[in-house]
Amino acid sequence: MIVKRYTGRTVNEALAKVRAELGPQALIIDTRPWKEPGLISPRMGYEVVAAVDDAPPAAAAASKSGAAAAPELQAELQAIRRELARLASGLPSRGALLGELADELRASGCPEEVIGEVESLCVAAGERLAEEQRRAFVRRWLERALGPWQPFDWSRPQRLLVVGPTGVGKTTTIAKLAGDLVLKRHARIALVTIDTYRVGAQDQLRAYADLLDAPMAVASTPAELGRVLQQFADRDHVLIDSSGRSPNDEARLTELKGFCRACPGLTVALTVAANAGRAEFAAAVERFSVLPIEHALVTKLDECAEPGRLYGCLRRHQLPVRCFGTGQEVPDDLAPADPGLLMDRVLPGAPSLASGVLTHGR
Ligand SMILES: Nc1nc2c(ncn2[C@@H]2O[C@H](COP(=O)(O)OP(=O)(O)OP(=O)(O)O)[C@@H](O)[C@H]2O)c(=O)[nH]1
Ligand SMILES: [Mg+2]
Repeated sequence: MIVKRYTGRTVNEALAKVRAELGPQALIIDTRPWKEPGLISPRMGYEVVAAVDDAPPAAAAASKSGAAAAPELQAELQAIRRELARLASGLPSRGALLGELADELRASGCPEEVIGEVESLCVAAGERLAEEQRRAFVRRWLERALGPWQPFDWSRPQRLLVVGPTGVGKTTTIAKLAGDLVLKRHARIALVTIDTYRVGAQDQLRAYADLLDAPMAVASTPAELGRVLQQFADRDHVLIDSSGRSPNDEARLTELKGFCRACPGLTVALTVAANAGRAEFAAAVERFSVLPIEHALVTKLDECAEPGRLYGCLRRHQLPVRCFGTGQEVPDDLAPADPGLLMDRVLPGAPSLASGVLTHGR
């Protein structure tokens, strides 16, 4: 592995030199402010430390074919290569830089690429970041990288179709949203289900509609949904439940596309469970992305044992989270989307963005 340092007036200028000399495969292992030694007119800018494999072509080709490997494996490999390069360059190792903070992030399931990112940041901040401030700095940075997430805009009429894998909490979240709209916002709503597959699905939604004294209808085809929406045209909001099917169920996804096409006013909310595994989470996002997803509802935050893993999933897929389900209680266990709520679980005890403990430009 070849490790080299490049300087430029800006990070981009230094990166351009890296790419020109080492090529696009170069691995960036460090970025930090830089100042030429000496007092008289010192040149200032940024220093980038980059590394590239000096493996023979056959090995390089083999490592390229590794690009098709699972994303987790790729991330692990990147992290190992970055650490090796760091050792070769004489820079302090990740452990020395982040210490227990890295262990904590790793224990909460944070992917290696996020830990590597945080490490580079701490290196870039250098001595300006006192050790006792590191935790708050890291938390603030991770929190900012997640959002901002906007809450639902209930000031305009919503026709919201809720989709997602089976059992993630679609119907429960609809009931929570409906409760919030009726009891707190005094909105006039209607509930609809297009779930005609599962025994009891209609009864489950009807029970919630009855409790809230809201009308409820069943639509089994796109044309029927069009008619039902016309019937509920005077309602402020209409929340539409769908059946839980495996995201691999092509026929069901095609059917959902048909509903979206037939009812242009619909917006689609993807429901994902916070306790889903990384692969399961990615599969759901990928498969349901054939629909025009505008919102994400993240359920079961209370059951999420690895909040760092959830953090990684939300960062990777850039989901526009609107709210979190935080328990089974309807309607109380629903929280508006707030990156701080997740960060409280990833790095408990570190001050949030809102607390403003750190001053800018330190
Ligand atoms: N702990 C916890 N449980 C939840 C949450 N949201 C939903 N559940 C539970 O998850 C289970 C499934 O909820 P449903 O709302 O029926 O899920 P669904 O996605 O509509 O299920 P299908 O229609 O069968 O696909 C129920 O036991 C809910 O109480 C949450 O935020 N936290
Ligand atoms: Mg359901």
